[in-house]
Amino acid sequence: MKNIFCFLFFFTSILTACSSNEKVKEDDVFTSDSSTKSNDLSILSKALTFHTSFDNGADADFALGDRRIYSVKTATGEQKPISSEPGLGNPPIVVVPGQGKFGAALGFTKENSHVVFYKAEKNVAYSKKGFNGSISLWLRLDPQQIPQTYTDPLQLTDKDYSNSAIWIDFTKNDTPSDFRVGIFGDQKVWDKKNKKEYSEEFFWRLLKIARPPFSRDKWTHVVISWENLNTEQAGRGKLYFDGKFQGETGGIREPFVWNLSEATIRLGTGPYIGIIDDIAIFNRSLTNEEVQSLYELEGGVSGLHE
Ligand SMILES: [Ca+2]
Repeated sequence: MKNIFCFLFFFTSILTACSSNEKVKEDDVFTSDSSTKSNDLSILSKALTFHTSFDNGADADFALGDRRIYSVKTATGEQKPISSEPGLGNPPIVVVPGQGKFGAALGFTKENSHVVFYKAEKNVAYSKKGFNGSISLWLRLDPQQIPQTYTDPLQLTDKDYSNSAIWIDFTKNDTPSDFRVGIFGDQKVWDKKNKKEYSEEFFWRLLKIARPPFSRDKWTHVVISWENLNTEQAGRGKLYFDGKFQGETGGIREPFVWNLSEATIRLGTGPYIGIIDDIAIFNRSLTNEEVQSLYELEGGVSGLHE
């Protein structure tokens, strides 16, 4: 009988120990998951160089460089600004309250669309020796509403779309429009015959997505990420929609050359018709997990710097 009690005591003790171990493990996993997530966001926040939410006007909420938005004048048919002034232009592009993915957003309409920009210096981590970065933004538009023209919601360059430039655009020759990522280094190096978009080499540097998921009724999260520009290796750009990897551009081996004081983060080249919200720029290429975390941020990128 004593042996039976001993056995029962021993068996119960093991069960209790096991169950308490399980509890410890669950606690460990829970703590570890949530602290890993907040640690990941803290690492991501250190890479942030620029953020504009449009919730407090159009000037940036967070910027390592100039926070102000500028409006430009360009010569007909040209993309390089010939003059600029702070503000949203005349008539001003409209910050629309309550219509953003989070709070307010910047709205370009058929009746009122022109190019506005932020200065790239310090807001984009350009380097002549290894240029890496990422841009995150939300777009809501019906590409069918864009007149028959190429339109770039966002363009990063000191010159134009084919010369040391990074951009996203909607095409004009496809119904519905395709979506493209373009990354081009120094044009005189990659385009010796000066044929721009009429050359094969132009298309080698693109990623093209047929039937992209954009709609007037829902927001789409877009991330482009680039790495190894201005290195011995081929630079490449990556694209994500709603946290999911879509593909990569061709390789870019030519140097990427900016006169940094003239480089801009341009919005609304085209014209663009649609709404843009929560633009953030980072100083390196992001991992797939980081892009997913950005997509899932409940209040947007403000959470990374407030
Ligand atoms: Ca917003």
